[in-house]
This record gives sequence, structure tokens and C-alpha cells, in this order.
Amino acid sequence: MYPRSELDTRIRRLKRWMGRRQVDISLIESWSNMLYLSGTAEASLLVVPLDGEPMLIARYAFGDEIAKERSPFHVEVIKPFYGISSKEISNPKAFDVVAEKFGKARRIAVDFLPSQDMIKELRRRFKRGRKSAAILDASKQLERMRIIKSDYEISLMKESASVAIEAFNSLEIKLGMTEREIANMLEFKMRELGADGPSFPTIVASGPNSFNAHHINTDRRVTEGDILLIDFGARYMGYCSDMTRTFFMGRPPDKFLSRYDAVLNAQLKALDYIRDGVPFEKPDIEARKVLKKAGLLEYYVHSLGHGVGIDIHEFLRLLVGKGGRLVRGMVVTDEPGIYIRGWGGIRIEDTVLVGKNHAIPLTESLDKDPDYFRR
Ligand SMILES: [Mn+2]
Repeated sequence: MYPRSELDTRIRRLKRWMGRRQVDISLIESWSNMLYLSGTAEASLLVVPLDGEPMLIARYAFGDEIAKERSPFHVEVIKPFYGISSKEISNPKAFDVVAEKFGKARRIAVDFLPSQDMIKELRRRFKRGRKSAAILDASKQLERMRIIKSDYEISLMKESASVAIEAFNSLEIKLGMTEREIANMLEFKMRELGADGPSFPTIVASGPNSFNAHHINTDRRVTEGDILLIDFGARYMGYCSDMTRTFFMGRPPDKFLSRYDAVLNAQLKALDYIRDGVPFEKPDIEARKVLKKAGLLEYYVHSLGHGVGIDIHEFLRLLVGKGGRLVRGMVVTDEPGIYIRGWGGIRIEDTVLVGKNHAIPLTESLDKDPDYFRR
């Protein structure tokens, strides 16, 4: 369970925004926003009234008990009754509860993209005389709130990183293992060490498959002379880590080593620019300069990184052309990569906390020696 004080701060900030926009209630439906604000994602809806305590609405036997365990907020339970004929069916919805308790709301913020039907439904239910309620978007505000991590969130992300790294270091990767076997072992170990699970499906790309930046694991066996690219992370109490390492199985040829060094130098160069006040595009541009010098720029076909938190991809891209500036407390990835058709790919990724004067990598204790499995 997240500390009450942590949740109170988040709710207070949302309410400040609601106050400015004269929003009476916010309806939070998305998995990650609900978890962020209430400590649980197991309810159907989180209702945050401007005046009053937040309330979760959860389905009987489908999350209500879990929501009660994980969130300090009141949980209102909705329960269907099916009877034995269609006339007996009663199936209350979360919106019925909201309409009953907050029917007077005039301005409602939602964090989901409401369908036309949903907007009609909301307007019908929240109506005073002829005037129906205004529907506002809360998702951008929640995105803004979630960009900057609190000390508590950072501690969970550090734990997420260390669980993933410990799991990785416990692996004994051998020639002949399949991509799927390696991914399974890694995910099993992360769970065993206390992770909720992987923060995304682990990528194990061997040989030519390393060309696929988002490879889908196969039964291909790791063979001598393969590149082996592993992109993984743990989810720990809701928070993600994200890291990639690339190895060479056997004695690495010079061509691999020079390309590897170029990517590593690009990654380290970018790291020098990940700090408070720097434009989002700057670290990416610096990484691109290094790869340009090495004649590899055309193979770097994605952004340098993205925000990470409860979602594996959160707001902000570190990419040439992007506006905006880094702020202390943001957590981003630093992951340049090159992908050469017919040869393979190399990516090196760390999850990094933006500090006042420098970057603080959360995943740097994970070895970056491409020859790691030969030692
Ligand atoms: Mn990533």
C-alpha cells in the first residue's frame, strides 16, 4: 500500500487543478491514473469530488476486496443480481452510483476518451433543468503531475531496477538456449525476487533477430557468433524499470566491437546532457553526433528515450525536434541503438533520474561488457 501522505499529496494537486477549472468531480478510469491516485487499479472507477473524500467504486468479487486492501479510500461496492428470468436482472453500473451521490455536479473531468454515447450518458445523468454538465479532460493534468517523481516514487523505481538487475545476474545464459527460455527464466526470477512481473514482455533477440528493435521472442537457439540483445525491466509496486544490454556470444569480431563502442559512446555522451533545464532534444542530438562520426547515424532510427513511471512509456520523448525541457525529478530512458538489415542490432539502455546538475542512472550497476557471457 502506498503511504497515505503520498496519496494525499497527489489528490491535493488534482483538486487544486479542479478548483482552478471549477470542476466538481473527476472520474478516473485508466489503470495507471487510478493506481497513481488511489493505490489500487482494481476498481471500476475512482471519483474525486472537489469537496470531499475520494471514493472508489468496485465490482462485487471483481476487485472490491483487493481495492479495500490497497487503498485507504472508501470503496463502494456494486453487485449485479441476475435472478432466474430477465425481468429480475439488476446490474448497477459505476455511473449509477456517481449520479446518485454527485448528481448536482455541473462540471465533470474525465481521464478517458469518452465515446459519443458516453458523453450523451454523462450529460443526461448530470443535468440541472435544461443545462447539462460540461465534460472536461483531466488526462493532460494527470500526465503533467506524473512526470515529476516524488522521493517515494524514485525509491520504488530504484527497487524495480535492482530487482531486475539481480534477476538478470542470477541467469546462466548458455549457448543452445532459446530466446523464449531466456525470457521466461528472467521473468520468473524477477517475480521470485518480489516484482509484480516484468514491466513489459521481455525482449530476447538473438543473431539476425536483433535487427528487430521490438522483437517477438522465438524458439531460435542462441548460437556461437550471435549478437544477443536483451531488453527488460521489472514492475515493482506498480513502478517500472527499463534497460537493454547487447552481448556477443563467443569472441566478438572487430566490426561488432567498433559498432558497440560507438553506441556506448553515444549513450554516455547523451547521459552528460540529461539534467535539469536541458531541452528534450539535446541529449538525442549529442548521441546522434557521436553515431554520425562513426558513420552509423542512418541506422539510429528511433528516439533516445522516453519517460518511465507507472507506465513503461510516459510523457516526453528525447528526440531531435521536440520542444520542452528536462526538469529535476523526471525519470527517462537513455537508449540509443543501431539496426543494420542482414547484420543485426545493438542497443544499450539505462533508466535515468534527471538531477539538478547531472543524471543519476538507476540501472548502471548492470554490466555493460558485451563479452559478459564468456567470462
Ligand atoms: Mn525503453
